[in-house]
Parts: sequence; C-alpha cells; structure tokens
Amino acid sequence: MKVKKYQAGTIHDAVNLVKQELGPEALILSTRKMRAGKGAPSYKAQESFEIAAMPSPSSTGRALTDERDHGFLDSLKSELMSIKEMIFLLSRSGRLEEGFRLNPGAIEVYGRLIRSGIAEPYAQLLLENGGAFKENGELPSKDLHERVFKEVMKVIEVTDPFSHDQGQVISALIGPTGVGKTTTIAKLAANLSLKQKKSVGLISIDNYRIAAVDQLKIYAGILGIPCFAALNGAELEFALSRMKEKDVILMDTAGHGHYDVERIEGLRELIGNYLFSRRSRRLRQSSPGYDGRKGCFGEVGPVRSHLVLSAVTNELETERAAKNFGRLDFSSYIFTKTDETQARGVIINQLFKLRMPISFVTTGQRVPEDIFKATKTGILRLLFN
Ligand SMILES: Nc1nc2c(ncn2[C@@H]2O[C@H](COP(=O)(O)OP(=O)(O)OP(=O)(O)O)[C@@H](O)[C@H]2O)c(=O)[nH]1
Ligand SMILES: [Mg+2]
Repeated sequence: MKVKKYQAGTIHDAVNLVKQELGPEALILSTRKMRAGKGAPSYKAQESFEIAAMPSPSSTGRALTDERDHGFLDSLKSELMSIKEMIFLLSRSGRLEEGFRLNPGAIEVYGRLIRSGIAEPYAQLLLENGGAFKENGELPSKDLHERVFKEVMKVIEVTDPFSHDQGQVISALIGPTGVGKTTTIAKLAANLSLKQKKSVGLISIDNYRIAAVDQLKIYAGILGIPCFAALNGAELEFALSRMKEKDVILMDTAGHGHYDVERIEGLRELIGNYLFSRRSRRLRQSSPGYDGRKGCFGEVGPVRSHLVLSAVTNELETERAAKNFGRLDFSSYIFTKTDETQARGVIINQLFKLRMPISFVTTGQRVPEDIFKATKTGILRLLFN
C-alpha cells in the first residue's frame, strides 16, 4: 500500500488535496506542521502542513485475500482516521481550529476521543488540559496520546464499597428500570461469597413486580444464601435484624423511570433512615436516634446506595437519572451493558457532569463472570481499546 504526502498552506487545503486525489475513504497516517524554509515548499504562508495518507484498500481494487488482511485493516482503521472523518472533525472543531493549526497531530487524538463517545466539549477540554495547544509545543502524537489519556484518568475516581473493614457493609443498588440491578446483585453476591468467602444476604425491596423477588430468590438459592422480601418499613427492619451477622447485605430495589420522582421518593421513605447521607448529615445531627458516627439512624446501617447506569443510555438521560436518583444520596456509579456499545464515553461524560467514584463495571449477561471492579486503567482500556 503506497503512502503519499500532501503539503499545503492550511490543514484544510491539505485535506482537500488528499480528498481530491485519494477520495473520501483515504486513510490518514499522520499530520504535521512544517516551518517555512525547512524542506517545505515556498508557500505564501509562513508555515505549511503535511498529511501522509494512503488510498483505502477497498478502493484500490486489491482484494483482501485472507483473514490476516482483514485483521490488519481493522486494527489499522481503528488507529487511523479516514478523510471523511477528518473533514467532519475539522468542520465541527470551532474554536479548536487555531489549536489544530498549531498542532495538527492533535486532530488524531481528538478523533480518538470523539470515536470513544466522549462529547465534544469534554474532548476539547481534555486536549487542552493535555497541553495540545500550547503555543510552543507541537507534541509527537504518541506523547500527546499519553498526556490526554492521563487527563482522562484524572477524571476517573474509583472505589470498592466492600474493601473496607468497618463491620457490616450494606449496599442498595438503585437506578432506572432494566439497567441490570438484579443481575449485578447476583454477580456481586456470587463473587463476594464464593471468591472472597464473605457471608452475604440479600433483600429485595421491589414492591412493583411480583417476579422481581423470585428472580433474586433463584440466585440466592443457587448460592445458598438467605433472601428476604421487604415491601414496607417493618419488613425491612425485620430482614436487616435477621441478617445482622452477615458481612455484606445487598439490597435490590425496584427500577424506577428516572422521571418518576414520586416513586423515587417512595423508595427514599423506605430506606431513607438507614441511608448514609453526606448531604443531609449536618441536618440530621440533632435528630433523635441519629448516630453521627455511622451517619444513619437506628442500630443497623448505614446503607450506602449505588447508582446503576447503562452505558447504552444517552448522555442526557444518564444525567437526568443521576440528578433524580441523587435524592437517594448514592455513593458510587455502577456502569452496566458496556458490551452493548463501543462508544462508552458516556461514562466520562457523566463524570464531567457529576463527579462520583465508579465501583463496578459490567460487561455482559453472564453471572457471575461479566463484572469487574473499577480501576482507572480498566476503564481507560474499555474506552480506547
Ligand atoms: N448485555 C448485557 N446485558 C445485561 C448486563 N447486565 C444485565 N443485563 C441484562 O439486562 C436485562 C435486565 O436485567 P435486570 O438485572 O433484570 O435489570 P433490573 O435493573 O434489575 O431491571 P428492573 O428490576 O426491571 O428495573 C437482563 O436481560 C440482563 O441479562 C450487561 O452487563 N450486559
Ligand atoms: Mg430488578
């Protein structure tokens, strides 16, 4: 495959040259700025831009003969950018245009961020913070990639709700309907009891679907752990008191449409007194029965809630869900269904909207395999591999 170089006074003109000669499917290998006089042709402009590109293999007429060809092409394509994509990015880069003029290599990194599903304003911010547009700096593309990845890592915080050794841990999974709360509880219960050898109990407080309790009871039966249904305050208190000795109690809650504020409030009435709450801690301090050390009322608790969000939900809905479920003072995000999309940037977009640690990420329907404890590098891999 033949690589050709194109030079012009502006990045747009260089792109147009590639497009005219190699067509919109051409693949861009590199972009760089050249200073006038140093091997650059004598354009009127003081600097010029060079793009190395090659025709798309599918347009050359050469048949892709074997699997290796396809594999090579796939990996190449995921690294490179087509001329169509570059034109698209340039046309939408707005205030970044000047930045791309200073450092054309940044376009490749920007393309990678956008392809991962990170929204444009956040992608721009990450590039800026990574130093892509410093006056004096035309960073080699590899360095810039690394610096921008570091910026992405700075946005990610992680936590493990079950790691600390402060007595019983009670976790409630909350979130919109169908995001995978019950399945995630089953995965967590299996991993905690079978791998980490902790004693685990389950409580279902789904009072909207009869089948919901059965779904959880089936998992509990397989694992040989107790499971209680609690549809009101008294039943919840009973369930919690029966499992006082357990290391971990996992609470499954009914999925609520995130616009259904009334039902979210209903759930808060049920578990609110047990909830660990950062926000209302000060307000509660003087209330009778409040244990300031634990951060909740009563003998049991605190219950920490974790918001389950699907990676296939769009950015706006995810933000609204986080806002409305914020009434339940969640302590972390759990992102599910990351296997159902390749643009997982919704995770980063949500962190920009509301910074909160991520505890777990799920990657498929298999119980208990398809889950991993959130780590910065694990999430970075998920986003860019
Ligand atoms: N592809 C994929 N599917 C998942 C994942 N997690 C859960 N699911 C599937 O999503 C569907 C809904 O899962 P549930 O666990 O019942 O979801 P829920 O949030 O408890 O649903 P409600 O209780 O009705 O609100 C099931 O078909 C699960 O197998 C995941 O990580 N990837
Ligand atoms: Mg459920």
